[in-house]
Order: sequence, then structure tokens, then C-alpha cells
Amino acid sequence: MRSEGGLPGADAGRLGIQIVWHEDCLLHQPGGEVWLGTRDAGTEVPDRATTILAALTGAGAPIVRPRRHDSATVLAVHDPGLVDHLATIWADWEAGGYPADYGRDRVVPYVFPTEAMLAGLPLRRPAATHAQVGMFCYDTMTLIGPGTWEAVRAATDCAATAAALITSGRPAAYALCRPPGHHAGPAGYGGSCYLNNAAVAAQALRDGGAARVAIIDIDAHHGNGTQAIFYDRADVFYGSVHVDPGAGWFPHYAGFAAERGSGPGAGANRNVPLSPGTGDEPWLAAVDELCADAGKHGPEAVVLSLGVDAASADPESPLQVTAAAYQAAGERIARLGPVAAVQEGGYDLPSLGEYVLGTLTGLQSGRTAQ
Ligand code: SP5
Ligand code: ZN
Repeated sequence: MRSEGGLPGADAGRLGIQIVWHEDCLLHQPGGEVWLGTRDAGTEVPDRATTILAALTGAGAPIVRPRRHDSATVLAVHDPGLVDHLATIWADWEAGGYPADYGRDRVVPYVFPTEAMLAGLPLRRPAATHAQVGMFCYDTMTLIGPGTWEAVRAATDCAATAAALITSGRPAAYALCRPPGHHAGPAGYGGSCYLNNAAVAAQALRDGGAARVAIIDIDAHHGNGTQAIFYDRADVFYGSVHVDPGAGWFPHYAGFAAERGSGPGAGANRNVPLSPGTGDEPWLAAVDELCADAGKHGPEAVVLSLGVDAASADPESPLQVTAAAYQAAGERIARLGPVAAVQEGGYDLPSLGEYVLGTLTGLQSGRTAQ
């Protein structure tokens, strides 16, 4: 049975949403993360993407390749300095002998030009490659290796392509982006993110003719990068539900309820922080709040920052949300308008596929139920 206005191929039990995927997203091998001075194995691993892909393919979803976009697509939301740094730092690192001569097999910053260091002095570009990294990278957990840039670019291509599918009239599309993006801001990266895939999708939707776009971010962490990119804009609403940074959780410095946007963007930013341990009911109530607020802005298209790390078993977050609740969230978000979903976090490999599939199933049924 295909209901009227439904997705092509939205037969019972089959996922008809197009999955935009490029295998270059596997080339990013961060090799762990430096946390509190020690390098751990890390959880943002290539297997995340292959696990999700297997679950979606198993549900019959069609896989499409992204179209290659030129750098203007990312420069529309990021400073050229950041993009140039990411594109060139690995080659500079190798040329500088850091892997071969010093045993430093990944790019990691060690000094940061915060106000604590500059104390009012102007920011200069430091001579040493290993000092330049801290101008752009704001933490020690977001390592760069030989394949990182190719993966980052492939991920932004996937996001832009999913947006183009929405622009061309599809009710939903999903970009299987890796690395994730919502912690990457206008001129800086961190939190396992390098360029902001969701922001690229939102801007592409605007450029494709949507007068207003709403981004709904259900990753367990606040998307400080996405918030920063659109903070003073009225045309792109950003709403996020996440574990309370005030309770001690990453990104620590952003994601508070008082952050509501500035200038023309005043009122177009909404954060709903939740206590560690929060489960389905209050989490879904927060999603409803975001949807209600986003709806008031009259979005013509929606970007879903789909992190599934609010899952009960996830090692990176203390939220306790089930796959059924993610499915319900998908249904509610689909009622806002056509949705370009973009993969963010989610680190529990055994349950990852079920959560993403559940959410996309919800997006599909929410749309067909209209
Ligand atoms: C995209 C995304 O979900 N980024 C999340 C980045 C948050 N990383 C915080 C890492 C803190 C150190 N991890 C230690 C895990 C111990 N279970
Ligand atoms: Zn997250």
C-alpha cells in the first residue's frame, strides 16, 4: 500500500527515504581522542557508519551517491581560514616531520590563543605548524589524520545533496555524514566535528529557495557550532534538546536556556537542557516544545541534526532515551515540513542502527500520516 502524498516506495516495513552516502566518509580515522591528557581509543569510529548503513540497507532503503559540491557550499557557513586550515594541515604536519620524527601520528593542538593567553594582545598567526592548530581547534579530542579532509568534504557533500533532494520536492532525505558536524562553528572545530554538515544543509535549503529553515538538533549534546553559525539570523531557527551543560556535560560553555539568539536572530534560538538520566517522556516533551517553537517561525524546510547518543546504552551521554521515542520524535518532526536529516553523534555500536532506522521510519510515517 502506498498512501497518497507518501514517499515513493514507502511500503509497509520498507524504508523509502533516500540515504546519501559516500565511502570516503570511512577515510577519517581519528585514531582516538586525547582526553584529560591521555589518548583513549575514542568512540567516533568508522564502524559507526558501516553499522548504520547495514541497518538502513537491510530495511530496503535506496542508497544514492552525493554530488560533488565546490568549496562555495562550505564557505557559505564557514570562514575561509578554517576551511583552508583543514584542507592543508595534514600535509603541513607530514612535511614538518611530526609523524616520522616525533611519533605524532595525528594532528592535535597543544596551545590555545584564548584570552587567558593573549590578555588583549592581537591574535597573530604563529610560525610553528603545531601552534597553528590551536587557532582553529578548541579541544584535544578532535584529531586529524591522513584521510580526515577527504571524509570531511564527503560528509558536507552528503549533507548538501540531501538538501538538494528536499529542494527538488522530496519529503525527506538522510545524509549519513561522518565525521559529524554540529560542534563545528564559523571559524573553529572540536567535539569530533570539523565542518558543520547541518549548517551546510540549512544554507543549501535557503539558497534553494526556502525562505525560512528550522534546524532541530536531537543529538545528546548541544550543537554549539550550529547555534553560533546562525545565532544572529532570523531566517534559520535553531532548536536543541540535550544534556544540561550546567550539569557538567560537553560542550560546557554553551547550550543554556538563556541563549535565545541576538540582533535579527533574537528569539530564533532555543535550547532545552535536560538533567542527566532523563528518559523518554520529558525528552519527547522537549522535542514537542522545539517543534512548537520552530513552527512559529514558519519553516519551509527542516534540517534534523540526528544524533542518537541520547540512547540509553550510549557511552557518551547520560540520557536514557529508547529507540521507540526516537521514532516518535521522527514522526513529530516530519509534521513541520520536508526534512533533510543529517547524522551527528551516536556511539553504541550494537544499538546504533536500530535508533537511526527508528527515527527515519518515524519521519516516513509522520509525513505519510499528514
Ligand atoms: C558529535 C558528538 O556527539 N560529539 C560529542 C563530543 C563529546 N565528547 C565528549 C568526550 C568526553 C570524553 N569521553 C569520555 C568517554 C567516557 N565514557
Ligand atoms: Zn553528541
